[in-house]
Amino acid sequence: MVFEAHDEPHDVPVAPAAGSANTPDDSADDGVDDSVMALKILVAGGFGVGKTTLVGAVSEIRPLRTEEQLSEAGAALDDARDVVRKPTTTVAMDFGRITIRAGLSLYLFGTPGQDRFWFLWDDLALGALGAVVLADTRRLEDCFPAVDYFENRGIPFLVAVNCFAEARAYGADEVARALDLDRGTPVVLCDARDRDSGKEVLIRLVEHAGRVYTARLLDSVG
Ligand SMILES: Nc1nc2c(ncn2[C@@H]2O[C@H](COP(=O)(O)OP(=O)(O)O)[C@@H](O)[C@H]2O)c(=O)[nH]1
Ligand SMILES: [Mg+2]
Repeated sequence: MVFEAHDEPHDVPVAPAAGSANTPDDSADDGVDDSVMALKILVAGGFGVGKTTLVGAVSEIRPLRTEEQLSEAGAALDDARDVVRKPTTTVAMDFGRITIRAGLSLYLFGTPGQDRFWFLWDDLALGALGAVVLADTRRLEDCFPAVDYFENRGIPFLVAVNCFAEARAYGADEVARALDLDRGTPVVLCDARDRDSGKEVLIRLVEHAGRVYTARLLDSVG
């Protein structure tokens, strides 16, 4: 399986490759990550859709967050319609890590959820294996920009519907149609607060990205 469709992750501490000097001493329980592969995953979607919640729920390390009080000026710009009042908003990103299985870790980068921080996305996307686009069915249109962004750049992604209890339940097919997703782009239902649910989303994304890159590789050789 080939994951190097994009530039090497430049800001992810990639662990040594299999077979390199990864002695048993390295695996002592000292908090050092001795996994053999680290993949970068983006978590995108609209404001208040649950990106920080998802990264926090699945991360094994204390998630690094950059939250700031919504300023008066920013509050006017941030689209907070229908969103339960949040005291803070993520201005930079969330960062977390999850080990999917021995030898495979995912580094999670929550993208800024507001259009005025879009300039950060290109750097964040560099070297990413793929992306989770979180969606809330009450305001599905908020994830259009993220869907467009990843489609335009050929970055494999899936749509994870964060099933808020208050929202009407939609099927994955309905959401795929409403977002006019390319065939093959998975839609999964999840609860961003639940670790197992979040992990399942990430596994589905890794599998999907693997299929996309394999298909591209096969295409490129004829
Ligand atoms: N009821 C419910 N609330 C959620 C869920 N996911 C997130 N929240 C809440 O929705 C708010 C926004 O979530 P947050 O992760 O900060 O959104 P972000 O802006 O995408 O990072 C927070 O108050 C969360 O506790 C969910 O699945 N169900
Ligand atoms: Mg956030």
